[in-house]
Amino acid sequence: MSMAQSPEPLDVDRESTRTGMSKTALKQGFLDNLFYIQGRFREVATPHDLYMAAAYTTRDRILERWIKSAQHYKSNQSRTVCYLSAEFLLGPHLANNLVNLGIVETATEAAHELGLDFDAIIAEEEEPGLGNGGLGRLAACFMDSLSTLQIPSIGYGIRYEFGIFDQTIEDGWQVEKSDNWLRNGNPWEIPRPKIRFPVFYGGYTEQYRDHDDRTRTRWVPAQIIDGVAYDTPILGYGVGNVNLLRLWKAEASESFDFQAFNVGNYYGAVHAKIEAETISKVLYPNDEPEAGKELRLKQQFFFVSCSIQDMIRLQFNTVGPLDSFAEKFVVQLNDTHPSLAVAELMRLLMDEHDMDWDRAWDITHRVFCYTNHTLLPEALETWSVSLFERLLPRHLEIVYEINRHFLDEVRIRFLGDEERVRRMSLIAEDGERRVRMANLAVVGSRAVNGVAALHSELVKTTLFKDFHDFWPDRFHNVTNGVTPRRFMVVANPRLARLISETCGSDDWIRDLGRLRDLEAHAMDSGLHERWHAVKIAAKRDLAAWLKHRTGVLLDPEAIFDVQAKRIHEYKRQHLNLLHIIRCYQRIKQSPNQDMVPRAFIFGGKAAPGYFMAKLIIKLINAVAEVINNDPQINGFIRVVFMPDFNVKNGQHLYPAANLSEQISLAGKEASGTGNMKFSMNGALTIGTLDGANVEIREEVGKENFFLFGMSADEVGQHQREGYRPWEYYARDAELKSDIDLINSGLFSHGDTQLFRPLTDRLVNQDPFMVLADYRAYIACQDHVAEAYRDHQHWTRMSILNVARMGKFSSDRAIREYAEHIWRTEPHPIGL
Ligand code: GPQ
Repeated sequence: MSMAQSPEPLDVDRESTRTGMSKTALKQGFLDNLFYIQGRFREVATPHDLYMAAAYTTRDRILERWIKSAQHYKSNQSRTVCYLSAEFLLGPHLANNLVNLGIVETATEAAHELGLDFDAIIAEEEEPGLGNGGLGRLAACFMDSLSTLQIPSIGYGIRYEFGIFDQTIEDGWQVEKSDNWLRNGNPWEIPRPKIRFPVFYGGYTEQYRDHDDRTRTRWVPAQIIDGVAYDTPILGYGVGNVNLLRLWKAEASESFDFQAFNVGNYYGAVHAKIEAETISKVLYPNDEPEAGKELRLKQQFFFVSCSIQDMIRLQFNTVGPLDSFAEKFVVQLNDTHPSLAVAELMRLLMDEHDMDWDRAWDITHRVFCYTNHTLLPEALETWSVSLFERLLPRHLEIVYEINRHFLDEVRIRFLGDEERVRRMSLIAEDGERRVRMANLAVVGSRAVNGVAALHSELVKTTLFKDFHDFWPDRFHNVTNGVTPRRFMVVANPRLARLISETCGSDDWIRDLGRLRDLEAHAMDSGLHERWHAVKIAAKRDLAAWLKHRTGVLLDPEAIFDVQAKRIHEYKRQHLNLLHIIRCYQRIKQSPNQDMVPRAFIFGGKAAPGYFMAKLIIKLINAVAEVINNDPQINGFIRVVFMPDFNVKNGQHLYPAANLSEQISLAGKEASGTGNMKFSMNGALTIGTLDGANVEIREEVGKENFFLFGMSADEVGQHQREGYRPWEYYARDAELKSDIDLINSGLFSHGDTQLFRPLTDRLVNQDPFMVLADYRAYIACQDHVAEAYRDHQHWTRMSILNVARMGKFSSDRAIREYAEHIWRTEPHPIGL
């Protein structure tokens, strides 16, 4: 690459090379950053240098707004939402920040004039994979919406040195590669070495008498580790507001650990440093089931303690005394992972800030709100009392004391109902005694919410029934949403442009309900043609991308049938596979039938220790290999597994999908958010009545949604009556032959045992009732194929899906939190 044209005279002043939005200012800013930050000039710059320069040029413009926001929030003592989350799955920053700054076009032109390939620069960014899946991505969407809605907020989490592993596929199996995302530097974060808090672990507690002769408790820890703040600015769309994502990195605390070692024990001192730093070293890669690992509990306490200490510092810096802490701050607990915060705030208020129990509890229980994200029993966190006590002896005392107060209230309300008391206790007493983090979160919060209407109902009637009986007003629903900035404007610029042209404005980007304006054009054949062209273009792009990475060539005319999400038995990727095998067998039986071509596309990571999920990935790839290479199939159906599904790669997938697979067993998927991302890009959904699918179907209209399978009630009933999967297997000849084909060795070079664990589990246990829903799923897929033949009609349904997705913006979700749960107001920062 070389300089294309000679640049126009760069006569902007210093100020505007940092903050100016003109093409000239961007060019000069870029060249300045390339030289003064990267130490490169144009001729020798690597693609990474160019990316870094572009990132800094963008960041400069964000920082200016950030300062204004921070000053305004401080002088107005603004009420602040603190979103505590062990995961933030942000995705690449650059393109998103350019959209939110409103300078995509200018920046593209500026790059072009400098002779640069802007798409290549954007593709150069490695995403911060600081989350597993839906829960972490939701936190990232919420940060975008909080800023866009101008609500003062801080996201608090962990700056993992290694995020979610990179997935490669070798011989059809998932292979995990460590995600060294910080290797080349992170231009978006600003280290704050002076914002540092000590975090205690282990040791013991003791009582002492203070200067007023009151008995107090003090925690004498065995280990102290420092948490250091790293800040990433989060800019809202088209506003001056920039909020803060503050992630904590663990470091050895010199004041303590080095003293503990003898002078001269240099190795020991270095060892302590290394051990300290392991706390923020790596993200646990389990999506839902919990590992029960000591390091995980240490991580949770680490970021919770730093965050609460930071909030107390901010309280003193802005408002003053702690009495108004619950007016200044509201803390949202993203699942139970940060629920130690309840005990930590109590400890800090009592042990460090002299409050008595009642005053401390009055503040604490008004600060916290808790979001539940799953009903799966294996995903509900508990920690053994012995581990808890060893690591957090003071917190165990506080948990016991909270429990004592709480259970006394329960006893007074439900006289003599000790069974209920046992169920509601913060401590599980059956078998090894364990701390129930979900119960702690409910008791410590003033509001509890589920993430979709059905899920929130089930939270009230099953998981937290006793708590709902006790505190009916504490329970809420806030249906999830996703940000249209990233998942429409950034991911699918062609569609975004077409929508804006059709609606006559781009107001829908900040007010997604405006997509309804598309409905008036849903019958317009001119729009149909353009809509179809946009989809085909995205399919071509994806096909090229997949060809390059997997060698599999897809036909852009085929139905792009996509299932992209973490691999889980409850999400039933294997149900999808059974349909693929059915299609395969049909073609083999009557090769000349008139079938609608389909491309089956999968993406998703399996937890490294989840054997069955990894076997499902292997089976997908094994089926793909046979089908894609069978000359008789001749490309009519193709199967491909997209390696390393993450936010960045997902952005290639959503625009290209025709059909979105949302096929979890009803009652198991709390919400789902991929379902929303696909639908707002014009895919139709094939799905069960699970999670947010229920509401998506309500919004888009049942005639524009492919529904199949049992409802959550029917699932419950079927289970109570006794579910016998082997009867389905014996009774349904096609189902039997699909499963038998897996066992035949066809997909495993003759090995009849390889997939046995999977097929045996389906036939003998089938905890997620794949076999019970098989027949309905196949029939529904046949409807899909028939519907796709009528291109006009399909396109119309696609337009209506997009037109009616307004509800599923994370802006709507955040508005509901702000109004019903947080009681916060916007604080607009002008541009
Ligand atoms: N979810 Cl508990 C996760 O991604 N990880 C978790 O540990 C738990 C839940 C998901 C959940 O499965 C989806 O249905 C939701 O849409 C998502 O959280 C966000 O609420």
